[in-house]
Amino acid sequence: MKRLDALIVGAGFAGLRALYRLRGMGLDVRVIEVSDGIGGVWYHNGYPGARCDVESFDYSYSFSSELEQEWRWSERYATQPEILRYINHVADRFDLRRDIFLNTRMESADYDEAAAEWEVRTADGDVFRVRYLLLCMGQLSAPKAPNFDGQDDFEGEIIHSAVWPKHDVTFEGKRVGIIGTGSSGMQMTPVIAKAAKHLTVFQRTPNFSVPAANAPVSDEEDAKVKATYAARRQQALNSPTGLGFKPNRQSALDVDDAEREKVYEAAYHRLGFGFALSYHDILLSKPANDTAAEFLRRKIVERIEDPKVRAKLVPSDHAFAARRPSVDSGYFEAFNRDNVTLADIREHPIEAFEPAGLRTSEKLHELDMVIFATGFDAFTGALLKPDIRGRDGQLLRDKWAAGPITHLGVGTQGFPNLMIVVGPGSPSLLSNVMVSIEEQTDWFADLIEKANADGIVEIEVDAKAEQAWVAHVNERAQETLYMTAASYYNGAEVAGKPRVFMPYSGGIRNYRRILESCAKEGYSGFTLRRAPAAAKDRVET
Ligand code: NA7
Repeated sequence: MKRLDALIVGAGFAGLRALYRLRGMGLDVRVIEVSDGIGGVWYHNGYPGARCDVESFDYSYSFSSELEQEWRWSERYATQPEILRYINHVADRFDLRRDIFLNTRMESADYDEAAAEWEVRTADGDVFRVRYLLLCMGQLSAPKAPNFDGQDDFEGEIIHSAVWPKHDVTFEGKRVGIIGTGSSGMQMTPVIAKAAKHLTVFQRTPNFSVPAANAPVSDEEDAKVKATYAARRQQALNSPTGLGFKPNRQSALDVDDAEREKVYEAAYHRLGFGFALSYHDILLSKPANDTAAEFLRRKIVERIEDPKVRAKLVPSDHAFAARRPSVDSGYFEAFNRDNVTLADIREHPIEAFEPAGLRTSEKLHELDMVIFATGFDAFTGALLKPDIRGRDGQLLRDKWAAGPITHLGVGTQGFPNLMIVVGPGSPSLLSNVMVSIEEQTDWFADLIEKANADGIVEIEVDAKAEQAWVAHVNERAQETLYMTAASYYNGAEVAGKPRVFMPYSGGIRNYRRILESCAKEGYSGFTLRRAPAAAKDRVET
């Protein structure tokens, strides 16, 4: 049994940042990580073409200006290998590895009410007893794979985009199928199309996408960003989504067509994901959204030669950005190649695997390899896998059976001293997640510092506070168009998952202010105890 001040679960961007900060406070802290390498989703999503669709200058740590100055991003949107190199560099640069246990799966965590401690058991039977348990397990880290009839009989290879093999995967001479057209499917399509003998993309829902406008980072641009990095970070902190540029505060409906077209055209060629911020009400008003959606549909049409294929690829069933749009590098153009076919599985659903390939209601697609780019059980998938038991042995899984309940996205009543980083109820996937990670890990660190200074041993969310926060998260979502589409934002990605809106849509700036005032008010919505509630009860009776 190992006794620690804090245990962090997950060695991705969040876990490393939490380790850096908590260790810096002199706490005895370790990270456990189920994989055999650090990096979280960036360790596993090694499919061809995998990139971040937030610019590297923003999708990076801000806690060390030395790190900011010395790291040189090669492209505006970094590839997965480059991001993984960055994470490994950070781990070495700040000597983090010595406190990370790899190949270590948290199987259960039980709250000991009398001691105000968590007892964490790993799959190998190791036990940790800790005051604070920080869950840094990722929001898109529990891959979701379909289970078609006959799957085991398929004679080719099946690979999931989010569990990409560490060995070289070759496509030369192969007939490859990709199921799924979210960001993963859209990113890998043009790359695999160039290498494979034939590529069939199985599409269920056509998705909006904006070209990445990716480019190498020139020495001039690198120098310019580094000279003004602090201002860029400040901008991100004060923006709705944590991106380092000023969003337009105008309404899309307050300008004439020519002006709007000019703004969209400029954003389309430069901003990638930030296109959604061209006007402030794109996600608030359907008529405003229609102007952006119409513009993008026109652009998509221009990119596809065959009118029949075009008709299938242009999204029409949801508002722009109500589902996560993609940022692509040649996705739609890939369908202009002779060796790429689009299979519309809304029209002709997949029926089963056969030894030679995938049968849809139309025909057998003969394939040597099928890639599932079918996404994740988002937000709660990873958090609810282990048995996490709070007061009275209640399982987190049971408490959240009708949807996650948190105060500020950081904790939940009945599970004291449990800290969730970038969890449901926080801006999470609606933000540049790096900004959210840094904001929350620092907030937790300050809370622990205060607790240690004041002799606090138990920190617990109040039931009323979490009910109010869940209601607030819902109210904010109702102001937007997010609930008008089925998406992983609202649990529609997994059959039977509660249909509730999970991230906080009020923006990074508002969320930061809420966290700050919570702390200033002595952590309103939380009870901070100098003795465990259970122990006090025992004394009193
Ligand atoms: P996404 O965005 O969740 O996309 C998953 C895709 O897979 C989507 O097109 C789904 O269609 C499709 N899908 C899922 N299950 C099936 C089955 N059973 N049959 C056919 N098609 C299916 O995941 P990604 O990995 O692409 O991207 C995740 C995030 O990573 C992304 O948003 C960025 O934040 C980075 P559907 O739309 O459900 O009809």
